[in-house]
Amino acid sequence: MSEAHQTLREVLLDPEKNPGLDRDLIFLLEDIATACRIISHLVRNGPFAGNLGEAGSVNVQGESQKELDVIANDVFVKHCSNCSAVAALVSEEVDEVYWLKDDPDSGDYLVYFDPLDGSSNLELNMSVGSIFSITRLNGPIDAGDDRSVLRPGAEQVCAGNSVYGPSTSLVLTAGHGVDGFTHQRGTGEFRLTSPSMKIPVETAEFAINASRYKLWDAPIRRYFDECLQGVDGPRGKSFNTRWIASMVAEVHRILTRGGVFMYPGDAGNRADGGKLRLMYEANPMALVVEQAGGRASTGTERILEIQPTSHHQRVPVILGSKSEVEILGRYHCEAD
Ligand code: AHM
Ligand code: MG
Repeated sequence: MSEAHQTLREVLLDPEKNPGLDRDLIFLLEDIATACRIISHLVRNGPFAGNLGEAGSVNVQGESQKELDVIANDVFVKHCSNCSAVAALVSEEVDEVYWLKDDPDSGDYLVYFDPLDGSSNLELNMSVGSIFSITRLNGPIDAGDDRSVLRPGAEQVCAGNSVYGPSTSLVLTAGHGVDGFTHQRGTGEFRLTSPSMKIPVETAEFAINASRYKLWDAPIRRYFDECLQGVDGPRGKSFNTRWIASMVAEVHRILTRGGVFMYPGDAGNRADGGKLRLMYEANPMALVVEQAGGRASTGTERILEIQPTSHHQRVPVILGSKSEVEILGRYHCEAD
């Protein structure tokens, strides 16, 4: 097997690729990969189990839950709980912080996850995925004090996501670049298929839900309008658009061929802070994108530097190719 097809474990144990990963973190990442394998199987067999539909419940954010949202959450909780060094879990689908340890130690981990991102796509047989983020405790904390999990994204020691598409992929960063793995049918292993992923700096593709045009602020309208003017407009080139309504799939496309993804703050979501959640959607995707050479911003600040004030906090998200995110930042400055 060539180096390009190393197993996930071989890559995690490779001190050149991933220096300083302790055994607990490697076990935790392998448990997360197992959770993703199981969820992939559940998604693919959803039509037989009849569990692609609504669960009849709403999560803490007031969004209706799919049966698979709830099941995927249980799978993540079960597998993250295997690791004795995990102090607490924060899930999109659960209101409270889930404390696993009564007496967390320095060096223990906090895991944040969206067990099934893009789940509105489930009945459509379109790509969905799981997102995860891990921080490490640097000193003693009180178990049960939910403020302890409010850590800026810059403190993440690891982040990544899976995509359940035509194949099941896993993208991972431990702060030394981004590696992409594919679940190999037959062996059941995640194997390295996209080492050291790099987002092209220049791009001519962007993704935004344009049905919200009337709600956008001036800088986003300006960017959108200028891109649509193509070669005759100020950008001087034609742009392509995409909107999958599944951030994991959009980020995977951006990691592969560049582009920019936007779910900005707008008149419809500003009261909530935005649409996407900071700690288990924006932060992990921002770390992956930055580690692949891209940028991630709210339009006015770097996502990884935001100090969270609540564990289900939402933020505006603009991420992807460096050049486009910087242009959008400039448009926000100029509008100020
Ligand atoms: P979810 O975690 O409940 O699936 O919500 C997040 C998803 C993102 O994956 C996607 O970018 C966005 O919601 C789509 O929103 P919209 O339906 O407003 O276009
Ligand atoms: Mg999500």
